[in-house]
Amino acid sequence: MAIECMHKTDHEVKQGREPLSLVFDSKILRNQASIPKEFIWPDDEKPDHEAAELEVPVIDMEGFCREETKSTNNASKLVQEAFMKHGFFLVKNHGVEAELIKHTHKYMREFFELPLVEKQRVQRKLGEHCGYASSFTTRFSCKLPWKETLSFPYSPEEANNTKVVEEYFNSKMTKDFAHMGKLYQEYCEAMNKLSLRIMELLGLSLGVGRQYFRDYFQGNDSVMRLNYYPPCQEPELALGTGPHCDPTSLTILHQDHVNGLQVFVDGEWRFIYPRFDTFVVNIGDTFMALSNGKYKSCLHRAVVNDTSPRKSLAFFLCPKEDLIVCPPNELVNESSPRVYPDFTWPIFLEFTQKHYRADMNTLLNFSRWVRERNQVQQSDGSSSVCPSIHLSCCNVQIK
Ligand SMILES: O=C(O)CCC(=O)C(=O)O
Repeated sequence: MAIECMHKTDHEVKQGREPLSLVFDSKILRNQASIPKEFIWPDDEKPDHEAAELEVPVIDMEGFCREETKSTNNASKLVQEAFMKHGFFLVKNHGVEAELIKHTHKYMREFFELPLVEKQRVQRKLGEHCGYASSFTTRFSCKLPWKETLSFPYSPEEANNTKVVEEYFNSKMTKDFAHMGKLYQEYCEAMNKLSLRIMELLGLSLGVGRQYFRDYFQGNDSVMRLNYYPPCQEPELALGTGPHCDPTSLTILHQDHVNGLQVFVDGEWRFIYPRFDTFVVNIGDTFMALSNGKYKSCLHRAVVNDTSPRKSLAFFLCPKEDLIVCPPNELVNESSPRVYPDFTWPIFLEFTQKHYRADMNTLLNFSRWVRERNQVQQSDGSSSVCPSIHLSCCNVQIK
């Protein structure tokens, strides 16, 4: 490891203590010839920069939103096909203003180009899912992602007119960031609208009708994440985001002009190239459970490069905290019995933040954990148990 990459915080220096973990300061790291060993991925997971492009269907949302029969049938067919193969599709004519998207990227660059200490004012704490995180250095000890993120909560406005995103920025940051709060509030509202439309499409394609999933997600406790991947001197050794399936329900991703997103299909990694006029859509584990396993969440990752920073905007639609994640009756029958136990989104989120590092088996291991937990609770009447599960070294959280 390049020892220069390890900075002591002021507090640690005063205390004369070694820092608990490596600090990811991209401004310093980008000038170093070799990357710290914590960022080097094992050979079998190293990135393939020559990967071919994946052909994904492009769904035109305009005709679908106008409820035109031909466009609707076509969109529903394309979605079904996508989920048979890999679970990713693009949407165009989605109704989100290009200017809004441009500003969202611009403000994001402004934030991530601030000095580390400024960004750390909204540092994400261990076990939490909102705030600024640089490379998750305080959480994991190996296979670290080469990226910085800023995540914040979003829920649609309710009767009391709460603007959750604006409030988050106003309460956590100085008033210099108020304009960002306003813009990201607007962006999240556009994402909420689009995701409910996509839920109509998923409902139709699964045979439960337009309204079912739209109604289910009408109120939602979602998350918006800004991903910033600084240039990396050894991009052939590192990954921007490691292979994982999203634990959330639906992801709507916008990539800037820099290539980086890869999806694992038929045993190989394939690129989804950026297209400014489209959003990349995929489902996550929670929707896989809602569809009773009919639609699969798919493994993906992001690679980095040594020249240009890369930015992506990820809106993660998640169920309202008190809703039970349970498939509709139409998707459960004798030949398709229930695959996953009932759960609520906050429990799944806690699992991924405190007990497990999201990967391709998150839902499977979570389901086991829930069933074990239910059994323990039933046998001793206790209410807060956390059964141990067997995890590999990198899945163990550093306390
Ligand atoms: O940046 C990307 O292209 C992928 C991001 C991603 O997978 C995530 O934020 O979960």
